[in-house]
Amino acid sequence: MTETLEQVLGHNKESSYLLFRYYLALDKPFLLRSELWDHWVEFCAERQQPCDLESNSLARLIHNAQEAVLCAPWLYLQLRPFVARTKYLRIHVDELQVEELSVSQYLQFKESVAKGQDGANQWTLEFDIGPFNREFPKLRESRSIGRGVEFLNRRLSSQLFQELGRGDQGLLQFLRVHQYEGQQLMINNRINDVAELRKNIRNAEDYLDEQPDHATWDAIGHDLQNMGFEPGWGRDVARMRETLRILLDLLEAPEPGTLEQFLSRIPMIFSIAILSPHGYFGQSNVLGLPDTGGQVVYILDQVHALEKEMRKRLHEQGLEIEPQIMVVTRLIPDAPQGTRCDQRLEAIVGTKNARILRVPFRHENGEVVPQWISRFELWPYLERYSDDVARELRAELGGRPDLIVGNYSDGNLVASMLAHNLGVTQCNIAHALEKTKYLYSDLYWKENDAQYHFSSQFTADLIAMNAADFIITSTYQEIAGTSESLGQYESYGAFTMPDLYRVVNGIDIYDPKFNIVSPGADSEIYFPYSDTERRLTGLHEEIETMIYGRPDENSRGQLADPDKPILFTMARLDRIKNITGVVEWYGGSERLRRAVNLVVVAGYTDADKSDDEEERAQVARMHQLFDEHGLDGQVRWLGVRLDKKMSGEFYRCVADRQGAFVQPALFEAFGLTVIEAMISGLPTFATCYGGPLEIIKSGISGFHIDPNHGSRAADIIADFFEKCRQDSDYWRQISTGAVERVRAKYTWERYAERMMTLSRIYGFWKYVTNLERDESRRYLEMFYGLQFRPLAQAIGR
Ligand code: UDP
Ligand code: LCN
Repeated sequence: MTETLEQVLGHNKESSYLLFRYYLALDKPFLLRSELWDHWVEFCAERQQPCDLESNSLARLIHNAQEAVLCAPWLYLQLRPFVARTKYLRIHVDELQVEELSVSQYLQFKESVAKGQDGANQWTLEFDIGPFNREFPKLRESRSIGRGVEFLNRRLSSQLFQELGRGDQGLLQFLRVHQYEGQQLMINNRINDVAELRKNIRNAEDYLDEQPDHATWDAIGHDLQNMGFEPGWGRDVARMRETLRILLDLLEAPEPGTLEQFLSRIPMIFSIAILSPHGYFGQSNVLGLPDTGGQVVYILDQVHALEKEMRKRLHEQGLEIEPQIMVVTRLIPDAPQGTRCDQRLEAIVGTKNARILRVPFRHENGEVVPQWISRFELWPYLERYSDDVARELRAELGGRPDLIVGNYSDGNLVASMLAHNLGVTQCNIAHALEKTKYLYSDLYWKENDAQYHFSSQFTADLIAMNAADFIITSTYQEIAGTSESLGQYESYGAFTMPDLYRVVNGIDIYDPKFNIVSPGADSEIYFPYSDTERRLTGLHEEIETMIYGRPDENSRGQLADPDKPILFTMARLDRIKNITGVVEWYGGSERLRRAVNLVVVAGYTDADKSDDEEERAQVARMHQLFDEHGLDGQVRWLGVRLDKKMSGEFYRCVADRQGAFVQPALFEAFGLTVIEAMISGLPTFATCYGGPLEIIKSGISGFHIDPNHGSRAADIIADFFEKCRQDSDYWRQISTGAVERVRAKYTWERYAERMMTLSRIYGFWKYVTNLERDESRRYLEMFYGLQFRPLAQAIGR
């Protein structure tokens, strides 16, 4: 049986007292999980007592603490004994008395300590979405988090069961709302109630039994229309029969699998708007530019996969309708040449009917903003932008879209405004929530606001995540974290920005709106090095020059020993990506320098070419590291951007030389380069903070490294290469593990299938619960008007 906290302290009176005093004596107001543990280990070492979890219940208590706030004689603790379960308490250190606290009390104390004064203002605005969602069903088990749709299916089918028994009309009305350009779909007004629906399905089945399997709507539609049916049931008689049978089964005994199957067949999604305002959104020459990376790759791949899936589904239901997808981004008149970011409309290559629509940001006086604006500074423009987008979208699509997908904080906020105005289902994709990337970004928001404007961003996040009908995440840990770390969404559950507002219930990660749908890597571009027939051999000479060439205006370093394998890394040159970190580890590790050459594709070698403050600082740091460690003969730094085809072949060329890929980020939300490198067959070393922790099975399909322990990371990589020298099969073993892992878990086909099913189920859910959402919608509107708008308007003033 697990001990209560009182029992733990009771059994360890002396140690507890001394430990807590030890913590207080550090004279730090806050201790993070790792700090609490490291100081515990230190404390035990000094006292020569064991510190392990097995033999010591105090150790287990410390291990479960996510954070401590200290101010003698108090120690406030946020305990997270299990994934996604948190409680708050305080301990009077002298008395060893424990008291459980509300989240609000805990945050108030935290504020007062952060501000260095007694007593926080108890009248600070508290954001609490909880009461508005009280009636909505919630998951109970943390392992179910991210599988919202399964839960919702069960819930919806049992609700349907009860309501159909009472002659409910909900399903019937839902079937009746589907139309395409004035053409009624599914059923018409000859069917008036559920009993009639049942009867007419039976009649239709009898009728279809007499028809040849391959007959289409053109031949038999007229008769079906007389029975109350309209197009949308199937491309031929066999499929129509099947769809009718599924509906009849559903009416007989609603069951989750049948409900999902039926809803997945309803023709509901003909056009999609995908919002991605920031960065340079384009199809060429943009990747690697500031704020321009994985999100662009993700969306373009997503568009290809979704268009294929939408077309397939419409065709199967007998509708020869060409689906439309519009990626809406920002038009930047001053964009670099060759990016096309200054053009209003652009067809997406490889699709039939998907386009990029670029709408400019405007100043209050209506003037177009010509220059690129960092993702941290675009908040004042979004309200006007969303009105402009609504107008232009309607004009381009000939009506409203059937689904709106937001991307990142800015896109999600615009999506929530659009979805609200147009009455459309909203899906959010965060890609990366900044809050967990920057330590104390909430608590010390004032210190960072001039540079990052997190107050606006976190406010926008709260609004958009609560407004969304469903949220797609790439991994489980993005929602609920791991046993050691908070999830990105979980971190929005409770936090405080002193003197602004306090969040006591920001988002509930047990809400069934969360679904894990992981992206893939474009299989046309990223495939194993061993797939020799598909290799782009025409690029090999260029790649050879890139790797082994001499330094020039876009590169630094020349590899003196070309026979060594290559350790490759590629990313935007952001601080968080920690590319300078890996160069520093390499510089400091004799073993690694002996074993491999390092090839870096990132940023510019000339800082003057960049408009981005952070990037310029990283460029300077890289040069400094080259000089300090004398790296010019062992590291090749390419300050270029590889286009997709080139990057695919580049990974494979590194694999040809039995090299590896390293992704050293301080935090990586997902990490597309990780799956790209893996599917190319590269053993990959990736950060243990964020998505890669879930993507890679360490020791089987790659390795985790801790970016905060650089020399340990360098040793892990050096160990691998040394082992490969002793065991010629080892490299191939990890390489095969990497390829298999990506094939099994990360594909766009599965993504598109899931996404299309989810949009139907959540569309249905929105339809049946529409009225119940008004309260939260109103609350969010008020929060937008009273908090977000003034914060955003103050930027740049
Ligand atoms: N990328 C590229 N060429 C470059 C730099 C990056 O093609 O010069 C691509 C890379 O292949 C990957 C994406 O940009 O598809 C980066 O995505 P990731 O998720 O790794 O990181 P993000 O930039 O989104 O944080
Ligand atoms: C943004 C990030 O930071 C990456 O970790 C993701 O892989 C990318 O978006 C795509 O979702």
